[in-house]
Amino acid sequence: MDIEKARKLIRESANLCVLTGAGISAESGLSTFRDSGGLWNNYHVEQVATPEAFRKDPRLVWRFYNERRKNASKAEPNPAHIALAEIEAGKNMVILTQNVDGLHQRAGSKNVVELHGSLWKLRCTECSGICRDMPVEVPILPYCVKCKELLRPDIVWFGEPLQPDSIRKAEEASGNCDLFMVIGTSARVYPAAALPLIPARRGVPVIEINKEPTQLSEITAVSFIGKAGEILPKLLRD
Ligand code: BV8
Ligand code: ZN
Repeated sequence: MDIEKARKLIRESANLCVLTGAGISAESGLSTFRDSGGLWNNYHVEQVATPEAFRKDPRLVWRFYNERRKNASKAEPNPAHIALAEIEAGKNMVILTQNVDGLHQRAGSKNVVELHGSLWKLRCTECSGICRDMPVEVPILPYCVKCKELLRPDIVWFGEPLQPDSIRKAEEASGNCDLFMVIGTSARVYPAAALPLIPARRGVPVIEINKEPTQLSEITAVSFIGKAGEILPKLLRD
């Protein structure tokens, strides 16, 4: 039985690595990217999540991110985030998240790598100063207090490289873990989508929880089709 097999793998794991995507925050009321009604349905990604888009129309991009900040500020961690925070106690565990909403940290997870940045950080386009204490809806347009240049969301856009430190931590965790879980991601965005292949190539089991099968499903030891907020807590019960 898959639940028993997954429970045993999680119980016996000492070094757990978890990759999460927008699907784990769906039950907190936050839109995913590619489900119907998802974020990209209302915007063309080229319009809002690329450096060219920001150069062309920073006001449009800031309106998009203000909407995301407003929604995320009203969201609460759901049972999936909380279950992961509970597993962390007593294990060497790292969460590699593609999400920018900060819900893993608010659920109590300590070791979180934000592969694609954070809604809650702004970065100066010139002096790279980081600003965290802005109102939920950033006044448009925001400028750096130090050098007066434009502030941007501290988010990795399409066509931009991930932070070297994030990639190093992600590859290290994927290379050292004895169990890998991938939760709530369509596994279409790289380089994040390639991370589960690292443990799989080492013969380390990969557990997937997703509402639909993905291109990763065939490399998994167990693949659960369903809602993360319902499945994850069941995997923790002995
Ligand atoms: C880069 C920030 C290079 C924006 C995001 C190969 C190698 C490297 C790069 C590429 C490559 N091929 C193509 C590329 C380019 C590109 C890419 O991957 N494109 C894709 C579309 C093909 N990658 C990049 O541009 C990356 N940069 O590689 O730079 C470089 C190097 C040097 C110098 C210059 C450049 C940067 C990628 C990061 C882009 N930024 N986010 C923002 O968030 O505002 S990506 C964006 O997609 C989000 O971060 C999101 O998290 C991510 C992935 O989407 P998912 O999280 O998976 O969400 P999605 O909606 O797709 O799926 C949700 C899933 O959950 C669904 O399957 C659904 O069924 C499921 N679900 C729903 N509800 C539930 C559920 N599951 C469980 N329970 C539920 N309740
Ligand atoms: Zn500055």
